[in-house]
Amino acid sequence: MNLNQKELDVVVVGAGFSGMYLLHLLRKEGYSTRVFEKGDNVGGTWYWNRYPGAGCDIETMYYCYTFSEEIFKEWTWSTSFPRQPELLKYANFVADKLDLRRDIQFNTRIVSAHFDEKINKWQIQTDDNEVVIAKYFVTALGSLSSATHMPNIKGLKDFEGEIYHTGKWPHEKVDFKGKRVGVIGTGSSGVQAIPEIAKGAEHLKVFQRSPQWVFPCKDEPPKPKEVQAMKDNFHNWRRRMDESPGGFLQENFGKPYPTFDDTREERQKLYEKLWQSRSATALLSAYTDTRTNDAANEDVANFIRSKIKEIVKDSTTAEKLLPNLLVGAKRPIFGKDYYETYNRDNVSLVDIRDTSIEITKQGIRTGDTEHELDYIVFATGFDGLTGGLLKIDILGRNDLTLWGKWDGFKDFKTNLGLTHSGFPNMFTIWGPHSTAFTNALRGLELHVEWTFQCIDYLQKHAVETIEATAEAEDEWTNFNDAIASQSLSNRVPSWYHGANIEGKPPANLMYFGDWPTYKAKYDEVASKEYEGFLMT
Ligand code: N01
Repeated sequence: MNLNQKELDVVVVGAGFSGMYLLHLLRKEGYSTRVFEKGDNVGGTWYWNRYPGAGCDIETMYYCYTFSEEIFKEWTWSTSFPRQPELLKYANFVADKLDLRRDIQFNTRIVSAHFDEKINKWQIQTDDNEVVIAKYFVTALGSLSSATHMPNIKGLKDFEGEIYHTGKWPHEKVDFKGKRVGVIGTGSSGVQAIPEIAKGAEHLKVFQRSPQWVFPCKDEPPKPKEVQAMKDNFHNWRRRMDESPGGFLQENFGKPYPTFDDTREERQKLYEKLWQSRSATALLSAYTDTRTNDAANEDVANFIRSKIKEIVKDSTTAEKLLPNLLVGAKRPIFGKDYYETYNRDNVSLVDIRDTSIEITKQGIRTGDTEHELDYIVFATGFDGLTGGLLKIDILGRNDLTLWGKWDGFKDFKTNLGLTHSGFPNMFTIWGPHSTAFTNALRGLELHVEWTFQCIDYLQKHAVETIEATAEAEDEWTNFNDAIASQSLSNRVPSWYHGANIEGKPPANLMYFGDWPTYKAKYDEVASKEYEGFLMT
């Protein structure tokens, strides 16, 4: 493929794990494809999220490509929860191995994609005003990193120090030495960054609006025997992953019966063991009813609260850190020395739950208190799932926009989380309705493989356009909404519903069921020759 070619079979936006794999599949089959990437290298999420402490919270034995036995066998992770530099190195290793870069146009943002009904093709424009025509338009933006969320806090423009966002971290090292730093946000990104920033800063103030449950996880080098066994039994191991509820294997240390069948002492003993395990998220499955019975959930909650009070020496700070949420309703946050960090002399916690917050020239004002700062780090998350898509001017049939189609989120729907009626030959990989509780790497492999097979089918059957029917979209969305209504996650609004973005109307933006059901749905639609789609 040559990068000057103006007419292509497929345009892909994004050179993260999804875009890289799709490029590999399409190119192998001879389809002319170009990936456009706004950054200057591959890696997507792990290219942008390079803040101190950034790392993976899924064990990397599972957070890696599984489509190639060769790649799987060649790569060995150094630790169970690797940090961003190693994850980025992995993305580069795969890009080199598959020689992907020659078909990726870096430093290029796609600004618009318009479906031209006269030729049944997409006209795609870059920020350099280059226009490319393609039969298929595929977004591979990831679910989060393409749209960082900067809250609209009064005075933001006045600050005379430096401002950073965890999701758009500079490539150069940020030196915190001798600096007074404020971090706003205590979700997954903040919890990973805070202990690392604290090690370098003169003083760190954490501005916390909502305390959340943080589960300790331990970095351990993978046991060579276990790694070898996985490599030797690759196919069997991949099959077992697909049979598991989250697309990765988890040893279940919990009890196969409800919480209150055990005495208080027995429960405490089990909770303690799970807290000390490699990942304390094991507590979420301590008993069969931990996530379904409120009293059982509160029992685990009380245990974690007692651990926070035990770890954090200053009782006022400990009190501020105690969450009052259902355990497991929001995406679990993994921490390394998070609570311990509040025992450092150079760290303090500012509770902003009930206080006004304003940015000033010198720092942050909360109520009547002025906090002087040199740097402010926003760990305030992302406009997830739809934010990146809506930043591109996408027009389907009759100049339909996604925003218009979704009636400003009042009528949010997709078909399979991958296709959209009114938008022929367009696929949105790992975007809206991707799965909330699944190992993302395995999940996006499914989206990529399904998209590739669909394109290949259309090409081999001389189909000009494919488009989801409105009925199929309703059916899929109702199916997901019904699952969501039973989910613990629906009881606590989060980015899963767009609740973290001021003014974004709530919708079930993710798929809330288990992985085998999700995968079975995709397989079923493909096996029925794309039931629920119109083809011309
Ligand atoms: O973002 P978040 P994140 N004033 O939205 C606070 C993935 N991830 O980047 O809870 C003050 O969870 C907000 O407060 P509150 C993972 O899927 C994965 O941390 O809304 N505070 C919250 O504390 C994760 O779920 C890894 O009250 C404000 C924080 O900012 C997802 O990314 C690592 C505010 C935002 O938390 C998002 O995590 C990191 C305001 N105006 C992230 N606005 C892995 O390890 C927001 N906040 C793979």
